[in-house]
Amino acid sequence: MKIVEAKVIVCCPGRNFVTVKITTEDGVSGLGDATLNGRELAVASYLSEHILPLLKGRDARRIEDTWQYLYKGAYWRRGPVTMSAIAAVDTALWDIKAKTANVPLYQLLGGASRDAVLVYGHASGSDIEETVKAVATYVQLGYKAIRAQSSIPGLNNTYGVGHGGMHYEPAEKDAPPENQWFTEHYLNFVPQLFARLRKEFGPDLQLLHDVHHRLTPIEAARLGKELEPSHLFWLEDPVPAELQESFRIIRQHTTTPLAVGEVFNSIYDCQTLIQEQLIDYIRASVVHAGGITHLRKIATLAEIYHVRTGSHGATDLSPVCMAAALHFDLSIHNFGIQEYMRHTAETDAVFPHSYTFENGHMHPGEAPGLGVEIDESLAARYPYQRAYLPINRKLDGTLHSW
Ligand code: EZ4
Ligand code: CO
Repeated sequence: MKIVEAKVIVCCPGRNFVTVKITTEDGVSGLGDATLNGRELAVASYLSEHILPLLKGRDARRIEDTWQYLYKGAYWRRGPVTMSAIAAVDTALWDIKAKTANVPLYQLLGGASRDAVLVYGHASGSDIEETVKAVATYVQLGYKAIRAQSSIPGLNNTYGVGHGGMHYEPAEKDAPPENQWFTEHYLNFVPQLFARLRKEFGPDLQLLHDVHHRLTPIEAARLGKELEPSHLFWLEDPVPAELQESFRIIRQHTTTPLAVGEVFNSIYDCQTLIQEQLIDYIRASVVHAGGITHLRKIATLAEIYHVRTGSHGATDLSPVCMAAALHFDLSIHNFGIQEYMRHTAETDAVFPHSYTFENGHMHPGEAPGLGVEIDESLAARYPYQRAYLPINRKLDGTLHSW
């Protein structure tokens, strides 16, 4: 089953998305997400200049071989640009294989291990009481798990706080926005926020929080310890994780479960974290960690060490990635939770899909393949717009992790 066409589609229905579309000689086509927030055209160019010309004439059925061909064949290994590009091709080939077999993708991945996939939504507010209200809105919508982020008193702008409504989009046009950071304010504030949320919502609601890489190991240890009475589902990205060993320090001090991995692109980024059982949830995603083929290997390694998955699912991952993630989540045994930020109506119109949300859970649907399409003529009406993620500075001007 030869590949006859492979192209990359860049569009901006509210935010930028990069999508690969591969078509075979018998007219079956598949989609893959290649979006890398703030660096979209690097991946688009990697695909159009270096990868897509290699695909024509290849057998679309040889998914593992194509993955190895693109990974080992580049000589230069890993990295978010390379791995997102490979991921998109890989996802599109899985889509084609499942469409050809006339089954939803999860059936090819072993079938359903559960009825539906637990997801968490993002609630945020400008202070504790606003955040309590935002969490209540999600509870009313049926969510069983909710991430809570709040502005920190005294700081101009804080990661994870939306501008009203349910859509949070951190990237901004033209130049990176600037946030402020002061660790002591943050460390004093967050335990108060979660004590209040627990008091309001009782013991059953699953509460999550994203530190977004802004602490040192010993600061993260303090936060994890102080959050223990609030029984978080997880504390995410407590420190930047280039240094995997830093999690040993956090782990020695707290029983608050830890999640990490949204910026990882390879199994080697989390090997120590998993094998030393330094984390509880691995957040690598289909789009940024080499597609279904590579993410399955990460999940299999994690399973042996009691680490469960909790894939990244922010709005900069397109509905194509969301669909792929849901098939993956439904099928693997060591699934934990799936992040779910709702896309805007504009985005959903460009990417019609079969996945659904009900009672705090999602299901990929029964359409053959991924169950997501792209409306190319609508996509063409939203041309690419350069946008950047924010940067973060301490009060003395030092550049800090955002
Ligand atoms: O900041 O995807 O858990 N979710 C997150 C996201 C990331 C964005 C960056 O592009 O941390 O909101
Ligand atoms: Co995060």
